[in-house]
Amino acid sequence: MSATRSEARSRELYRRAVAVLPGGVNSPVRAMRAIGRDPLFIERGEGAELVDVDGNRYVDYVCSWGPLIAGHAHPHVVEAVRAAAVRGTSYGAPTEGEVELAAEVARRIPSVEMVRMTSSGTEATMSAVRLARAATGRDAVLKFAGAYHGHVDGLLAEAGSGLATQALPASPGVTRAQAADTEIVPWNDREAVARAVADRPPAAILCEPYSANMGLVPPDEGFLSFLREQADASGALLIFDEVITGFRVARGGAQELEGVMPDLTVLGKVIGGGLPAAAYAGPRALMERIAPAGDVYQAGTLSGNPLAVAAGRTTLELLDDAAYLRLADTTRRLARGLEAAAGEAGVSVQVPWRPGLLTLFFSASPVRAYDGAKACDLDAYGRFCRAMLERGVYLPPSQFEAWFTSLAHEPEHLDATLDAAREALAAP
Ligand code: HOZ
Repeated sequence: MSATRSEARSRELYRRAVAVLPGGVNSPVRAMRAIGRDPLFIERGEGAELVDVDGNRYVDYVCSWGPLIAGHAHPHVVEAVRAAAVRGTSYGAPTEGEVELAAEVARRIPSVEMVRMTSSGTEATMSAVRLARAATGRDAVLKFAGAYHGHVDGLLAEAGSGLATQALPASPGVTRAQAADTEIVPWNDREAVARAVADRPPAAILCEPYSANMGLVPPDEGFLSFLREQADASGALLIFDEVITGFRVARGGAQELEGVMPDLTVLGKVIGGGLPAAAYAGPRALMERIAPAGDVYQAGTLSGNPLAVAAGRTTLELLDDAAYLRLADTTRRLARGLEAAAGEAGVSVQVPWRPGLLTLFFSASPVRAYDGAKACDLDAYGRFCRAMLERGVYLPPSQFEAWFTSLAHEPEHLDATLDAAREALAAP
């Protein structure tokens, strides 16, 4: 910890921010309230590191909440965006890059033949649900407590991410009708799923295949296959929200690792390489229901934006088999190191991980669902996060978010992180 560390400029910017931005931020978890402090304002990112406006440097495990799998300002991505920008930032007309990106997505993701791009994961999930309702003629959507699928009205109940952080069971402003079409069951609970599906056959069973917005809570063995069976037996579609896991845990996302194919896949984050882009995707027969090929309407002025497409395509080019091995190795080393550090300090933790993401739960027992995540020692996580910031490590400022590793994280970053973690865990 540097004796000269100052946060004066961040504090001053925050003072100005709260006057013009609700809560001083443009997305709630950034405010750092859940860890009991004010946000840091960022000046730049370099590889695996962030530099704040006071010149403090951090090893970054937020990585813009997932898109930056290649690290900050990767030279290839920067050059691709620059080259695209000088040709024009948006046309509202089709481009070659969109065709190439869609073809690459279809090559990588086993269940995908066609892709429709949007600007955010929220839009993509909302549109996938609309398509599922059109395809099945049903209204209900089955989702899991603690899962987060963007801020789609009907999907905000018992959602993870920022809602969990603020302990909001639901958001005012969502109509009763919208909420009534959402059925919520606990993650990893087969009986609850079977009961809900039988009581009211849904248009879709919607899940994050690796639930990562209540912290990372992987599915129990066979749970995703069970969801596939339930969807097939009831005539529902299975939608995988792979906004976080897509292109991160493997070339073809969690569906490739788990060998379970959804009907529709929602993508975001990595597909835009750090610029705003997302997509929903699936087999031709379903996707051709979307206008103008079909009758299900959905549109967007900046959908398929050429800068985002350039960043996304270039990021995918960096993601070969060796990259995924490296990412898995980095994440495994970090997870094991955190377990060991906690063990030395006599602190009970759980560290579930998958390639490219992990969570450090302050819990004596494994976390299998939202109740378990909420029962973690949230104060201990807050103290730990604050202590890590003081030691130059920038973590997601909430127990209910995943940490992200990138190809830019070098062994020295991990060593510095684990040194800091040993101190932070041992601190009173
Ligand atoms: N919804 C994101 C976390 N799961 C947060 C996005 C942000 O604040 O940038």
